[in-house]
Amino acid sequence: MNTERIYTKDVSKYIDKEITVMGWVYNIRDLKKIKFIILRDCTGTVQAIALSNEIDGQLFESISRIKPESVVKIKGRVNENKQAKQGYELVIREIEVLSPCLFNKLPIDLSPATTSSLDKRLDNRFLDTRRPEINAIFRIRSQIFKATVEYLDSQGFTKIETPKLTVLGLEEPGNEKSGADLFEVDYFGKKVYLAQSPQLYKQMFVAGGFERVYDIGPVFRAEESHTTRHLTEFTGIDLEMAFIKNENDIMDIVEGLITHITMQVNKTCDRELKLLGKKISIPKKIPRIQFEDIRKLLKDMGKEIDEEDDLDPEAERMLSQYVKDKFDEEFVFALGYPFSKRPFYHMRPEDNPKSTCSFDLLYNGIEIATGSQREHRLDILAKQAKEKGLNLDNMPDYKKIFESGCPPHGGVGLGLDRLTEKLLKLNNIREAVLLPRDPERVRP
Ligand code: AMO
Repeated sequence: MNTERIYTKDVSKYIDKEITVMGWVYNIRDLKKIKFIILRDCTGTVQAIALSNEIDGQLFESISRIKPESVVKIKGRVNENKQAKQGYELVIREIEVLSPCLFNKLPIDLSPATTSSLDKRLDNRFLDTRRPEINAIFRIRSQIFKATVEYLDSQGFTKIETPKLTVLGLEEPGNEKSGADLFEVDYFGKKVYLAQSPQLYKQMFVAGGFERVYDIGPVFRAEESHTTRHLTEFTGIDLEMAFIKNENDIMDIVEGLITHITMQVNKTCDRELKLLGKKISIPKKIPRIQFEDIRKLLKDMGKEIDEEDDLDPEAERMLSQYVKDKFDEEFVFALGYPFSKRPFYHMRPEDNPKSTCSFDLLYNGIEIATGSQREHRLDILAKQAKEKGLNLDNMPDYKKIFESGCPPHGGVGLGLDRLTEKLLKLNNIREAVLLPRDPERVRP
């Protein structure tokens, strides 16, 4: 008798042996002399059967009173059975309810084709994640995180933790591109803010001698967007690197990162991808297309983008479709956004002050990352701030970075939530976030 707990994924290795499994009762089918329990744990499911002639009568009857989603411990023998869906089943000898589920009807429908709305599911997210397909999304997300850390470590980046309580935001409030307005916090009677990006700090510690830094953490945006791509709290993968030649060096790192992530997810999440019925393609070479060329392309497709304008969601979708058709790629870098739509700290090309040394990474129709070379020359930076109606003197912590010897540098911010959403072709960012925060939702 094996007294250790066995995961359901390993049950088939114990044919003709006695084992113990633990998990949630997914459902019970109650026939007269035989009862079937589908037991689910974090690795899958197993069918357990109780036969009236093999166990104590009281125990047999008690099974009918167990409600779905109760947590149970089952001891039994693994039987080969060609008729069973998995080719084997667990014949129950003992069953113990470790924690009963008290609901007659669960708050949400946990079946694969759930009838519950996304809103209801999010209200009951920890029940929703018991569904193997939903659980799989977050296992994949966890692997994306792991692959990111692996890759950035391999490229000489140092992980830093940047504060989320701060007094300065560098993303322009009111700028329709960033929409990065600040949440105010009462800090012992002083006004402070939730960080709307780690921008100040990642630049600070590039200058702090690390040269290459990254942070992965919460980012807060007080924007009242009711879309499938915006949240008020999201997870940013933010990196910054020194002594770059130009923004192409950053795109090289982003491309390497995306390649590593897609490869690792394919390698480590086979079961989850099968469960979700998804395939993830690994980019061969991510096209890099200049803004002027994008404008021309879009014009040919019947969409006009003004010189000073950003790409709107429709333009992003059209560009992605073009790249998919022409290069069979799902990612594309759009290069050289207009200065009017970028924050003051983006460097501008010498010969084109209306543009910036910047890029966005689009993935299947939406922007998932924004990056640029930063302006590190104090006099030019001060001038650019002024053009945007800002004064560097009012940002002493930021200004000091450029007064103390700051190498040429650049970086990027990539949204983990949007990346997960698009990687798995989900249709709402909320599907890729355990407990999303938006203007209407701050619980559970
Ligand atoms: P930006 O504001 O473009 O750039 O943000 C970077 C990336 O973060 C994600 N993102 C969001 N995800 C969900 N909800 C939102 N409301 C939201 N806003 C942004 C997107 C986006 O591409 N400091 C710069 C980055 C840099 O230049 O290094 C910044 O914050 O995936």
